Amino acid sequence: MSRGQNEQRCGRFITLEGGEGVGKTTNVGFVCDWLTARGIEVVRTREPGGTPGAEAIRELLLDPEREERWSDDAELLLVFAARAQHLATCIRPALARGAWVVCDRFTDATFAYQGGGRGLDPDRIETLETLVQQGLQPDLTLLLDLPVGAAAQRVDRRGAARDRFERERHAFFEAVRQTYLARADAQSRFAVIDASPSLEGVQQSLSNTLAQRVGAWL
Ligand code: Z5A
Repeated sequence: MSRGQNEQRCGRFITLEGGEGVGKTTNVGFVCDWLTARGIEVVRTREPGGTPGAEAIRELLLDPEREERWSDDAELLLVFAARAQHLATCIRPALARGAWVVCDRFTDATFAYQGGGRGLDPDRIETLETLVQQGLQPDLTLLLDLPVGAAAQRVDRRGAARDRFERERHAFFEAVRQTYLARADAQSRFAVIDASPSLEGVQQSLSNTLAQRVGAWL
């Protein structure tokens, strides 16, 4: 049961996760279109961000030119400050009116990046998760999985400037990937999608997974 205590909602909450360059941004629109084609009202959003205030925090977090490096604790608190705002003004209202929310990253990214990547104690992340989410969890998490080297090649080919996280080293992203895979292994809300085939192949897998998981809710 992924609904929070005393939670009043009838929409569903779907998240896309994975390391950098695995194709989340490319595929979040595909997932939204799949749901919309079945008559579902969809709210597409992302983390960090999704509201003007949370997007301002995103800028603070990702700016590669920032001179003062955030301490690991400050980074963790900024991520959850953005999430608290996002939940209060976007996600919870949408779910309460019956819309489905499709979010590019959520708290699994915090366990993967701040926990796996930075090495913060997962118990501390869980404490903030409980405080901010009050039991709310995604109904379905689509984890796009790709070896770190292949993902880095895609990011290089894309050619855009690298943000502060994208400048981290291979070992950081390997820890991120392994943390995601361990969480997926432990929790049934995850579906792991092999992100290494062509885009058409990945979207065929997504479509099959959505038909199986979401089809059961319609
Ligand atoms: N972060 C955090 O630390 N803690 C948190 O709690 C949260 C986030 C929520 C920003 O996230 C950063 O915030 C993130 C973690 C941190 N940093 N990192 N790294 P973001 O989601 O905005 O950043 P991102 O993961 O770096 O996004 P991205 O680089 O845009 O990756 P993507 O969305 O997964 O990939 P993409 O842009 O869709 O695809 C990459 C390229 O590959 C692109 O040119 C595509 O056309 C191409 N592509 C996509 N699929 C394929 C296939 N199947 N074949 C070939 N080429 C493909």
